[in-house]
Amino acid sequence: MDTSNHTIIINSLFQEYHNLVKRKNTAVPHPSHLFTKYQYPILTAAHAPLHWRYDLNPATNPKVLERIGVNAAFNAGAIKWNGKYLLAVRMEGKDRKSFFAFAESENGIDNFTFWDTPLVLPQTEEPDVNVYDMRLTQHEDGYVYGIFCTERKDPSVPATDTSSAIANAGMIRSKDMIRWERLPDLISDSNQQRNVTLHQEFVNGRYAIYTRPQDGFIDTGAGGGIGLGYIKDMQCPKVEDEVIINPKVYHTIYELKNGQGPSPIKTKEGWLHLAHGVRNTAAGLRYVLYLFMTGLDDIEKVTHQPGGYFMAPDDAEIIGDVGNVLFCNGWIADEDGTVFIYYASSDTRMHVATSTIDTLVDYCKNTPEDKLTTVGSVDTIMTLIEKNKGRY
Ligand code: M1P
Repeated sequence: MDTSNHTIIINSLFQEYHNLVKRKNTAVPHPSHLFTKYQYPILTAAHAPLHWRYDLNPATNPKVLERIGVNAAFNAGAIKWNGKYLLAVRMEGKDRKSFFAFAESENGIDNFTFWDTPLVLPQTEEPDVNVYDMRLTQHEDGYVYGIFCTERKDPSVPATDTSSAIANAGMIRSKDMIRWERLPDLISDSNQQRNVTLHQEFVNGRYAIYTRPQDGFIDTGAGGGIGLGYIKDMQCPKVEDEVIINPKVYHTIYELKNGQGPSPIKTKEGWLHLAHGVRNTAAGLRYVLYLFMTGLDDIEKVTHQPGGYFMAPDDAEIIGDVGNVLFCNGWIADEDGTVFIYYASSDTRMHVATSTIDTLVDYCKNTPEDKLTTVGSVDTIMTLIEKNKGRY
């Protein structure tokens, strides 16, 4: 290929990429009035910068072949940083390894642009094999913490089992989002931990941390549920006094397992939590998002928990590498009360939905609880019908 042809192909590649990244997003109000979704995903594999994927030198890549493939961009942590909406995105390469990359936007709903390089994650003495799902938390100690899942192969399983891993929480912290200090991995009584994130405030002088203890790599077993424990010193992050504050429950949307999403948002009426709930179906696991609130004076106490899910995969969101999954580990509450919910669909792409603190608190306080039986559900509907008499 001559150099001018190479230049034409490269230019068109960059033009297409520019069009994708600069595409405007359009609000799609949801009939529930609980949130607004948006027409386009905010990040996909195709948003990965071209210089991460193509060797741009005509001498070494005359055919402009993609050298390094990216498979997905999903499950992002989120924080407002220097006035911008900043996501720590889980990028998954075609080699199946996930890594983290920061992408920022001025308005939180479109034009997300990746920083020049992915995050080079500092390692502990035992290197991570795979990492994913970072939660970003601005703690009152002055650090931003990035807590993520780190996986290494389980050494205790037979050689024929090439899949089982030990999952734990890895932790980094920074004051500038550029220089990151790796802390020791979480020390807890559980074999496995996933979906771990820090509470923003100290509780009686200790760090408080949301956990998801589980017996096995996939199955939560006798464990599971959203836990809360306490850590005295992040240089030796041993979880003490861990309790389950939000258990999995038979015949609910979190029957099989659940997990805390991002760190909760503080409101005047309590801490607002976003979590995912999982149930099994003939077509495989179904992941939906739900909300609950805990007390300002007692963060172990769930004060409000609407029945059912808050958000589920719609239409194209149902399809992807791992179908029928909504997952959220990042949200941002602006000072004006707008909440940006950064959720991923089917382990493939990132979306945003917007709502407000007032709406979410109203939803938590006034949506009927799950009465756990069909008769209970019908009773809840009958109560509303009675209340609406004369109005329809
Ligand atoms: O594939 C769905 C999700 O599965 C896991 O979540 P959980 O531990 O709650 O089952 C995680 O691997 C998550 O990344 C993934 O989106």
